[in-house]
Amino acid sequence: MEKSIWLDAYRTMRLIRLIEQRINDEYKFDEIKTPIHLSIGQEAVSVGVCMHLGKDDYVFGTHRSHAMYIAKGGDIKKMIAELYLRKTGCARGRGGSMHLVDTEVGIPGSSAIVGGNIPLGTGTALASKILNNGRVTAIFFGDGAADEGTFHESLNFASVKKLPVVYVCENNFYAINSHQSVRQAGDNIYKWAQGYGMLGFRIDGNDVLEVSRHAKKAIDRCRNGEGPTLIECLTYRWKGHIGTVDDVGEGFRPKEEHDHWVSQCPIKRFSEFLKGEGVLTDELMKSIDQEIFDLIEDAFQFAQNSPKPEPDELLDYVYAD
Ligand SMILES: Cc1ncc(C[n+]2csc(CCOP(=O)(O)OP(=O)(O)O)c2C)c(N)n1
Ligand SMILES: [Mg+2]
Repeated sequence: MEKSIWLDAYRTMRLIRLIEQRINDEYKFDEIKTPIHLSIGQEAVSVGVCMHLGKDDYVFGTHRSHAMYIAKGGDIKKMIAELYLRKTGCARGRGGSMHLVDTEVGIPGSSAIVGGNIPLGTGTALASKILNNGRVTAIFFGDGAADEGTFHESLNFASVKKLPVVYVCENNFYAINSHQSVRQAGDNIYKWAQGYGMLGFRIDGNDVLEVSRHAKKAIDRCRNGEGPTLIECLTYRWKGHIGTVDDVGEGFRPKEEHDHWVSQCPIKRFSEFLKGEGVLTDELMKSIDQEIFDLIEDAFQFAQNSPKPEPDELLDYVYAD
């Protein structure tokens, strides 16, 4: 990988982290009315995958999609405006944080229905195959979505049809407050791929280089007509499931587990690697952060100064009588 690509990946991970920290800080003012699900701690997965996708390739996300949207190049002004439910939002203020869309850069939408995005993305992959347009689809979903029938049906279908799709499971071990071990009989999400005649990997999702290597392999396979791949990325969310709460020490998650994963911060690990390679310095890190703070400030200003939808516009974009 070239050094400029590494730096871009670092910058994007940092943008995701800092924008989510700002969302976290602004949330207490109660102007952001939409429910939010933060990905702080999970940034390497989206970035490692999306860095190998072009503008025309598709991504599908979940209720926790800020990272994916930013990594795929979604417009951050429109994303923040969507959180404030403004007319200028990426879903025109109708969707909120869980329904991010930017069709200019291959984001047809994210879905709050757990497992709902998996057949949708399998559908764009089927369309790409029929149209022979070379577009790859990457679908991001959690370990909780792997409990759903849609996951299994989609994997089987994609494998039979050799569709150009990468299934990216962000296994953060929890669906709300239920640990994987009380929901799944085995500790084996990636092994399900084998049952469907598909290639499957389990990797360290906090190592952006490892994510990138496996994503590239999977995306190349799609482009060569070799069919789908499942990548299970082990990672961890630092915040509670929803909003800005911390759920550590309340009997939901062991503090030692949380602290271990915080010590495995994907951004810290990557910046240490880049410093060792001579690509990053403390000075450069500071100037990258300053550049990002300015972008974030612009996005929040844009959102807060944007108009709200009017009551008489309520039925706009509703297509059924
Ligand atoms: C079909 C469906 N069932 C239940 C819910 C409620 N729900 C929202 S998020 C969530 C947990 C999802 O966990 P996971 O897929 O692991 O994603 P994570 O939140 O960990 O990123 C649940 C059960 C839902 N939105 N949709
Ligand atoms: Mg989860």
